[in-house]
Amino acid sequence: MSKGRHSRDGARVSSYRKEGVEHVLMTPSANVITIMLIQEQELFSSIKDTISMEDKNDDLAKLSLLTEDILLEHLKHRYDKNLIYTYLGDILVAVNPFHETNLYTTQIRDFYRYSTDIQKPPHVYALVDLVYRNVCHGIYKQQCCVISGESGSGKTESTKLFLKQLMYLCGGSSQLEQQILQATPLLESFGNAQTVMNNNSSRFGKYIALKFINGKVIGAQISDYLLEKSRVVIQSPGERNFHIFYYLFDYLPLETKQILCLRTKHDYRYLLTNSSLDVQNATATNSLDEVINAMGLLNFTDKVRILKNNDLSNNGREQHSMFRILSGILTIGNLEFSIDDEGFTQQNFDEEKAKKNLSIIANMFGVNSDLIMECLTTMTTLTRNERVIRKFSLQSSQDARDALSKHLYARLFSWLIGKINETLNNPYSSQSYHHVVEIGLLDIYGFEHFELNSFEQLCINLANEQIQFFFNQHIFRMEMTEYEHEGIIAERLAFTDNQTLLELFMAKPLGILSLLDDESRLPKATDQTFVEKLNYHFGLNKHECYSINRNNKYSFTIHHYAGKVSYCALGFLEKNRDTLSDSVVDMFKNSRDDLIRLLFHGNPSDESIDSNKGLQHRTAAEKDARNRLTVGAQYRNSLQILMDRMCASHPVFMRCLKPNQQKQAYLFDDSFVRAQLRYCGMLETTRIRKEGYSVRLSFEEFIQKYGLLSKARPSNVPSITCRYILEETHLTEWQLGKTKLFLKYYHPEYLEKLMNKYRQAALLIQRRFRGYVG
Ligand code: AD9
Ligand code: MG
Repeated sequence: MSKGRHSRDGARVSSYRKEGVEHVLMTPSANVITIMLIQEQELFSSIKDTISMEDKNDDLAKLSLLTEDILLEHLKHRYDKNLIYTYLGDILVAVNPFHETNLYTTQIRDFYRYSTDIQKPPHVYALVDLVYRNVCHGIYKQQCCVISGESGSGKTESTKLFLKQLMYLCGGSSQLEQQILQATPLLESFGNAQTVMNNNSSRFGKYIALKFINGKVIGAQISDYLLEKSRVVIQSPGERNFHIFYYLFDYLPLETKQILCLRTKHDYRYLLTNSSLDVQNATATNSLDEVINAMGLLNFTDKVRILKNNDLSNNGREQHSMFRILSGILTIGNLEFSIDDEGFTQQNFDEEKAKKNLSIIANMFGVNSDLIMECLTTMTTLTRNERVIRKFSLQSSQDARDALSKHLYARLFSWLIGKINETLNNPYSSQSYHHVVEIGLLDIYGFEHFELNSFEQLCINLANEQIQFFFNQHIFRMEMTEYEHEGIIAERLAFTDNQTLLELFMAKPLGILSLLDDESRLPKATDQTFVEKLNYHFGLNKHECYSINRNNKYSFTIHHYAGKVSYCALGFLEKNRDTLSDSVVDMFKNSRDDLIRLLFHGNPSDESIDSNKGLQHRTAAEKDARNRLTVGAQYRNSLQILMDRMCASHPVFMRCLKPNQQKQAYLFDDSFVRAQLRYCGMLETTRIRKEGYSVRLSFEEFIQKYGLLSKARPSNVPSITCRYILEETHLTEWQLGKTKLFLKYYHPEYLEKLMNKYRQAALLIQRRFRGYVG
């Protein structure tokens, strides 16, 4: 039953129950709509030159003639006029401008705030408005915005714009809204880095789930996906370590640097690999001040900046501990080992420099310096009645050192996310769960293809394949299946399906990830035997998406939807096993530092896999089972959880395109963009948006929403009532299925226009009745 009341601004607020869920509807009153329209007209005249209403081709699905050339021509033409957004039916396409634009001013934000009957030009804010309206009207319980595109195409920037506008629509001033926004600079400083493809490249994937009640945000939860932790210890030519390391040197006051025993950035090996310091940092998007402010706002205890005394007992002082860990990681990277006569790493350091480094590390990590050396140079195994100590080779010691750094950083990152989630989830009370609606925002690392591609690229590209599959599934497959079920007549469209490629990765037992797991378990296996296995199972045309590289025994090629990528398997087994010796774990478990002890207490990386569940819900047995999982297996699970979540949501899609490889403004490289159009199936998508029926409503829903538009008496048969209504609107091209009505993507907007006219007419009659108008 529907219950009604009015809000202060005259909007009619009503609620109804559907499937046991309370939905709240905010329908602006006729007065409010008139005011909104006037405001909108005023705003519109002030910004119309910026967003150009003149370009009639802002929706590619409306073009009468469709070819790849025509699509490209239109996008280029618009890009040259600074019109970076274009619709493709209900999918938003954005071409990265690579320069500051005036597209995000307050006026433009306000213009996209209410959607009434002006057809608004494409913009990321229009997408936000749509999604937010769905929230307010309780139309979907769960929505997700899927932003895809290759590395550097603008996914993260779009996510930030989306989030900021969404918070603006909610009110924009509450503490929680600010906290949600502040999580971004913090995460970027620890999780982004400069790569060849993007100066601010996300090195982790994230899904932000925002929860709403009655149009107000009441909580948020961030899930993260596989941080590229190898970057902590080594970077490819022309690339840099995570931003946060450079912020330490660029922004910390001298005395804090002294407390943290930091020298200059040129003194650290982890920052010098492949002369990454010479790479100009073109995007210092955030400063350390911002990061520290964000930490304060997000309830990280203690501020680094105010530390003036030499008190290094930092228990309970999270921010300080974090910076000490970063300093410790940088310093441990400088540890060099020498070998004894038999070729084993030597324990005893006589060099002054090494001793000094060791004492800094011990101090920063709150552990004993002899113990660090023991962990990095020997391995102790306990048999039933004796302790066996095995000495490391030089290589093993270096590997142990780097593994320690990578694990520590990754655990710090996971803890950071957990801590943010604790704050953002705090106000969210489980008692009112059934009222809650959710918007999810997906921002992963884009497709990557470097000269040298490793395990990390394999994982990143696999995630992109999954997203592409989800897109295809939604746009093509499900669409076709439903037409068949409902008896709708539609042309069958061919599209590039990537299911076989996904199977190549995911199949059990004969898929790349499973084979990698098998090899990782065998003591004698090597990266080379892994490639041999792949070649044996998939080479010689046994799998259409795989080819052998004859001139390199560590290399194999995968034919991704976005192009062929050759991977170098060196280090695959170790990266997949991702082991950290028990002695290092024990050492950290006994650290004097609260935070380090916490990082090694459980297994924080588990939390990141599905932080939604919360650790408390997991049994010890479950945890043990997870602890044994390889990186590949964990990643596969986390992608599956992500897919399940997205499949349960109503998706909106945004496709980001990169105009050129040089990250340059005003440069539209035809062939580079054409390749992207081709691999993401833009032409087929445009066709299906043009010819298909992307909007479906049950007969009942349609009658409830638009029944007012019909003068005829409703029939007892809902489908006939729908037909009456539709015939009166003079719309064409809709189809009636067996249980649903199928509409073109532009129909709802037209129907809303008619509804607004109806409401305005009602207002006029009301006023006439009161004697205000003649
Ligand atoms: V990756 O897969 O994480 O490596 P993204 O996230 O797709 O990649 P990102 O959003 O980081 O790319 O954009 C790359 C750069 O393009 C940004 O640092 C900006 O300098 C630039 N960019 C992207 N979108 C916009 C925009 N709407 N306006 C101005 C933009 N500049
Ligand atoms: Mg990004």
